[in-house]
Amino acid sequence: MSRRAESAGFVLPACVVVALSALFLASFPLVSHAGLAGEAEAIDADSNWRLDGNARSSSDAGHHGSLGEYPSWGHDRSSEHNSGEPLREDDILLHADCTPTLVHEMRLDETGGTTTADSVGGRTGTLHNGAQFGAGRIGNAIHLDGMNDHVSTAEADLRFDRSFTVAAWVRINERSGKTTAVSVDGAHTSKFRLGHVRDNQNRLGTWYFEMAESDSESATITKAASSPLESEVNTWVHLVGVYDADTGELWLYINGTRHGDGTLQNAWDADGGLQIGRGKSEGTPAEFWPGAVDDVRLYTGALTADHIETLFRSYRDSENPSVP
Ligand SMILES: [Ca+2]
Ligand SMILES: [Ca+2]
Repeated sequence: MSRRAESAGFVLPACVVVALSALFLASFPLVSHAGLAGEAEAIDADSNWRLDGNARSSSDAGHHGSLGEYPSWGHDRSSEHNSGEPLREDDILLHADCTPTLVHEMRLDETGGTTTADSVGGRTGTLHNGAQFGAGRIGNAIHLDGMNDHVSTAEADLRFDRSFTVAAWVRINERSGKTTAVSVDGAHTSKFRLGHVRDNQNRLGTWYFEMAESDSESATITKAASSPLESEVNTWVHLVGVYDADTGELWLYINGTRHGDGTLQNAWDADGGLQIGRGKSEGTPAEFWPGAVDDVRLYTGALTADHIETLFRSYRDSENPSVP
């Protein structure tokens, strides 16, 4: 994703170009591409393009590449595209394959205090009830007592009725009942949960990624789950949950490998905050995580299997460089 186009003095990431072009072409319907229709929404008073993309924040909207891929957004005028011409259909199709956007990343590397930075977005996390920083998978992590400790943000800046991906390193110390490592609050129940459950049916416990069909205690839960190997208990495990809105499918990845899947029948958005170390049940925080959580990421879009394996392998293990 190195191609950029210059428009009105700004260098725009490729996916923005797609949407801008869709808007342009909507006015001049010489070329049409059904997959692009509807992406462009409006231009606000500050000339920021507000796109009907997945991200809520106007500053993030429509930017579907890794933020790190565009360090000079808005400054680099060396463009391969002439700003005087609209992109042609070939250009649009070339740019249409946009990678998902990392919207929030909680590295949890602080050494003390009661807040944690969002290294990508602007949502600072607040530590509650004794959650503490300690040794993590990369740098520090948040350590949670399984009783009431958790970390929360006020909101999460992406849509959960559209494709999204949640990723985290988790370590579980105990294995009883249902425990949630990462979730986002609805009003009554969690929008999604990434966690672990151990019950009579799953004696060794099961990693799961699940979504409720509606914001209701009685809602059907669609789950992508997989039983863990013994080696995955009391050690760091990389969990990724993917929701693909196009197909309704949920996927769970464990250490870079796709495992369970489920199909969601009803999509709904949630406007609560990101929760690390708990879920929500009957409108109340619940399912507290006994262990540690590190490097929590939320992306718009559904990361592919290749993306997730690459992400997993990108974490160096200082104690054992050959793993992963
Ligand atoms: Ca506590
Ligand atoms: Ca960390």
